[in-house]
Amino acid sequence: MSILGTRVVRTEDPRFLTTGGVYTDDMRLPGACHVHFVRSAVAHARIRSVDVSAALEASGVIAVFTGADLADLPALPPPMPGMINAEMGQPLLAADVVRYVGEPLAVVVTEGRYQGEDAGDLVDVDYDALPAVVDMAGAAASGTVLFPAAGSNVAATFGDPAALAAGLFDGCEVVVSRTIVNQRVAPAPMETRAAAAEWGPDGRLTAWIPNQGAQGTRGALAGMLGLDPAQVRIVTPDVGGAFGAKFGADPEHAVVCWVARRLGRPARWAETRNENLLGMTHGRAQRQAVTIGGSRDGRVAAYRLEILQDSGAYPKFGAFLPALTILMAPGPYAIPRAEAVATSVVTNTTPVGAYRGAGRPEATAALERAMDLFAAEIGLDPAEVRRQNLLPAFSEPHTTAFGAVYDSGDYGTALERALIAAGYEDLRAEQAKRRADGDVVQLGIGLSCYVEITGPGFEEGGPRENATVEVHPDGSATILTGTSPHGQGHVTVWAMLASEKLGIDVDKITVKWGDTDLIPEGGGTGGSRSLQQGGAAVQQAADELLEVARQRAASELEANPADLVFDPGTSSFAVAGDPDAAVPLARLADRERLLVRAVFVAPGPTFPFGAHVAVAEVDTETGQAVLRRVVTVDDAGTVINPLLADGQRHGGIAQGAAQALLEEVVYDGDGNPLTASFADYPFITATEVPSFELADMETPTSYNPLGAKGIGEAGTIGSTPAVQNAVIDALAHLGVRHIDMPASPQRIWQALQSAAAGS
Ligand code: MCN
Repeated sequence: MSILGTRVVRTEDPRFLTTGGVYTDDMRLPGACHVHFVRSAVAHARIRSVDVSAALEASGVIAVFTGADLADLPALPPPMPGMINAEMGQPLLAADVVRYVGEPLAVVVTEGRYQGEDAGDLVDVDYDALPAVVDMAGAAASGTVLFPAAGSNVAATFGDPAALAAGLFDGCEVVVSRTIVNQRVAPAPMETRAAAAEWGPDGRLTAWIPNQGAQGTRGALAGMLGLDPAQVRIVTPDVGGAFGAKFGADPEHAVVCWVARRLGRPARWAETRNENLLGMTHGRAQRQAVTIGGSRDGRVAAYRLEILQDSGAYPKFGAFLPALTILMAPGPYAIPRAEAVATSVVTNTTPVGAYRGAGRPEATAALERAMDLFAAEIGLDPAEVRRQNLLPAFSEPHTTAFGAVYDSGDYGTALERALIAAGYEDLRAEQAKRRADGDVVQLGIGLSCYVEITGPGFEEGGPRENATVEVHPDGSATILTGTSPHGQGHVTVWAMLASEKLGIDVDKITVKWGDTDLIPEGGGTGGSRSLQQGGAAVQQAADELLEVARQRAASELEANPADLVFDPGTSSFAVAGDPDAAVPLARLADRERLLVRAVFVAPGPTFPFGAHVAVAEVDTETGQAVLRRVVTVDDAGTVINPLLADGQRHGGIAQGAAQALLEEVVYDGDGNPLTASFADYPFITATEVPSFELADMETPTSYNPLGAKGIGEAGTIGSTPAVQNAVIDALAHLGVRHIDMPASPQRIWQALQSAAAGS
């Protein structure tokens, strides 16, 4: 029986549940000093002076460095050369100007960890305050320019707003417009950022950094330090969550390495939660103007999306997010005319980066809100409007007007399955009853249909990943992978894939990743790429290893290779019809290593899809919304381990619901962060979510032999608009058409007051 498609329990877990993980902060390098970052207390200012004399006198202080000391290291340029304004680079430590609260401007290096925090308070920074640009609206035209050399606060543009078609909505019976805020949120992984660095006598750097791909981290770090990547070894300890925000390396990581070199001793850093909420990139942060038009019978004829993206103070991947939002703008619908444009601006806030879904949740949120606004305007059931406009099922690639090539899809079936699983008609009947009875607590049903992109690769020739499989003489095996699991369960699934081919038990297979000396190439884990590319590479390597083994077995058995059959049950080759003439794989590894490295190249990214139904109860007197049910269909093609895929859906749905109901990074008008601790930043916990109801659907892709698409971000993409729509739907009969996220009691209550007042 095949092990693939079965619910194999994570082999990673016994260690995490007993001895515990080993994180970067556990790397007690002998003789290491501790690095503490002094961060800007103001959002925008010229630095007049930094007086470190008192700090230098403090207990345990070895050295204090400021931006001036790092003059030999150039500013970190924005990513995506040619796309993002190159004048908006980030100094590793701010020297002249600070541009957000939390920006590092000096380091205090101490013998003991907490001495740095005390001494850091003694660093006296004299600021010459500048006006702060906090709101992305108006940032482009603001008289305050963060980077004078850049000429304006525009970091990037996608499409030409001046070229938007004047007649896009001509002929539409109904046109609805709305501005929607896709608020800034914090990735908030359990493990905050950290680094440990040591230079060898050969001048080579070894750095332990929690990351999503050691090879990308090596490149980023080498770039910031002006080193050849060959001079850098990155080792990835256990990683306590990343959610897109631990790709590459941040200036702090480079500074820790620089300190270790300068002082000639190992250096360590682990940030506090407060620093993490200020310093780690945030996600989302878009303002979206949507316009949707069509006929009164429910056909959508035209859709326009205009995006304003807040990149924060230094443009990073966040400035590029709208490109992905635009790519996915028409989602799963057959909209005859659609347009999307975007502008990314800089503001005096924490830089914005990738966060679970990175650009795609924003596309789905805009479109699914627009669908509901349209349905409300024409008085049609939101499910019916979606049904009428979804693309028909297709198995040959479908190219959208925005150039996305959807590999395979059956969006209508996903919607129907979700509606059936939720008992949609019964829910509507219950809602009608509560409305008729005038209940204080009303019921809302929210829908969302989505299609997303996973495994987008920028490599020439197609997205790719490598894997090495080796069988050892004792019958065990080792896999080296270019992916970088941090909660996704690759150790279990990669072992399942090799076990299926080689007939070696899962618990005899070791999976290694995240050491650039051992695995010099790899794309890491993000964009839900790992199974479809990294897993496919494991399978390919195992297949190729069997061919090498077949040749060796043939000479061992003095038989024709074509006459040999492999029996996974005994993990051995035997001559067809003569089972006694057999040789196990393990023995074939005796004299010469039995090892194959394979590179799997995909023809392109894949496009998972699904439909979510959320049910919320909203108290019309207090404005409190409670999420009662979330029913989802998340079609990621063939599922290799349903237990892990479901776990990914659970986590994703919870994070998506969190954005709809709770989470928001807030700044005051001067750019002071108001959500810099978990007392103020209300990330979701188990008490706020119901048990999720997951329905199955598998539409395989032809883009890899596994038939698998990505599942890691699907939950986040589908659930946010479903939950938001549910809250608004509960109040639709009272005249409420829209409530921005997070749908806090205050916002809901205000929406009810405005609706009652007829505005
Ligand atoms: N899987 C499967 N069948 C499929 C698809 C996936 O069995 N058809 C399994 C895979 O084998 C893997 C898991 O599901 O064990 C997720 O696989 P995949 O969809 O390929 O996604 P990645 O492994 O590339 O994970 C990346 C994704 C992203 S982009 C974010 S952000 C995210 C997420 O994973 N961050 C996470 N899930 C997270 N989970 C945890 N615990 N922590 C994070 O930081």
